[in-house]
Amino acid sequence: MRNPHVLQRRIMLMVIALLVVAASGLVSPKQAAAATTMINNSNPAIVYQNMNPASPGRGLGDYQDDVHYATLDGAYFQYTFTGTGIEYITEKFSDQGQVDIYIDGVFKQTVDCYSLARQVQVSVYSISGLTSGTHTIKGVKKDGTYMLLDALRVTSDTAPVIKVAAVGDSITTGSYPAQLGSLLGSAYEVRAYGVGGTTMLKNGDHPYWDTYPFIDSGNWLPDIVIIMLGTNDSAAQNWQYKNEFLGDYTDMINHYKNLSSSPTVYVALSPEDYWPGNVVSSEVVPLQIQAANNTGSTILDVNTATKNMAHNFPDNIHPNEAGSTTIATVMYNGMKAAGLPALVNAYGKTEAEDFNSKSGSVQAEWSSEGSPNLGFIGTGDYVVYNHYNFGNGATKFDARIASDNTVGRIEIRLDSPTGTLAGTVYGVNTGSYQTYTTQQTTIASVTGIHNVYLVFTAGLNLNWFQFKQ
Ligand SMILES: [Ca+2]
Ligand SMILES: [Ca+2]
Repeated sequence: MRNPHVLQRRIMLMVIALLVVAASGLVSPKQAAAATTMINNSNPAIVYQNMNPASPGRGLGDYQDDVHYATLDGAYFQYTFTGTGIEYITEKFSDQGQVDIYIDGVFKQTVDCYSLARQVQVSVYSISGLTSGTHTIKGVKKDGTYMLLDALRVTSDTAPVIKVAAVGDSITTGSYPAQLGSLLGSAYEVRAYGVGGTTMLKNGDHPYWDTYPFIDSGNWLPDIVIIMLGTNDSAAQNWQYKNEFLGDYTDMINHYKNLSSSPTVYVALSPEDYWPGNVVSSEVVPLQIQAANNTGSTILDVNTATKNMAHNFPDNIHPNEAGSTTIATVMYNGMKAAGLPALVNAYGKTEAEDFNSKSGSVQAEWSSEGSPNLGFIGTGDYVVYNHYNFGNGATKFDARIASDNTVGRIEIRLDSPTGTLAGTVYGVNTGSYQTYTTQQTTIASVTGIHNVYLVFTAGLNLNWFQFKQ
């Protein structure tokens, strides 16, 4: 974490920062429709031809700190997975070239892994919308000095929808996120967005702000974000900027809170640092507490929980498995105490105006039926209702609608505005926009937990809806 190559990295990171700024406008938010699994390059199910593991512990921010590499053109990696999509995640650098990507034996695209500055954990290729089932990705080295594989991210169509982004440094690249995922259970997905050596300080020697996982963690539109950054900031070359720590921390909390998914942000106090003379507990943690208090964020007190257990921090900084268990447990207990997002019973009546988020001109207005309705609906507008628990399956949808024409439509979609279409409500002419009728629509069976998206065609008002088994 305390990197000796500070100067070299600082120059490199300045270049990355510029590239990130240039690229960030182009990154479109990923749709949140499905569960994903990271497959590390070390996974024995990956077939390699003329590729070898690089020395582990490269310390460059790789996923799980390792990669496989090839020097011969024509070398390849191949992986067979079950799901609907996959991403090829690797490093880009000046000694790398092009890679030909095949899906199910069909050439798809040549991706370019060349970059003047080193960039880690870059998703250089992704495909989605494959038919649910077994598929194979193959990446073949075309040119350049090296081809690397860091990880593959598989998308499957079983969809736990409460998304937890674990943001942090090398401590977050350890096992705590996976352990926290086990504690939270199957309705949650915890994704680790840790990058080794990174700082909260924008003027630190390796700011988290300048990494791809920082961008990706926001694009994922998480429901919950856990930030645990500060350990690397405490190093002398970074802590000279300590007066900026509170402001930078507050900025990061607000960055995540302002995402369209309006996540709950937790401030994890950095673990006890057993390095002699460090200032984590004495100086960093008090500022983390202040940042949490200034933003109304809940604190997860990892610092107190990891005191007096030097045996669980063998290199004085990084937790071993037992240390990661302590971190995951204190986080889980803190999140539970603060109230984890409740699941909504899909079979209760939902007032349409009680949406979690919306897009377009649609808004609540006075209705003739006491409870407000959604009106001012434009075509393409949508409203979102989070965390609906369908259990064994909904097959009908009642909608309380009104219109003076039959043009309006409501598409019931799952987990994104373009997600699975469960059914369509067709508008009926009730004589006026405030004369309501309950219209029942048969829908494709919906099971499990989903965010419900109602996507509109203009021409009707909606007062309430209710799924039926
Ligand atoms: Ca890796
Ligand atoms: Ca209503």
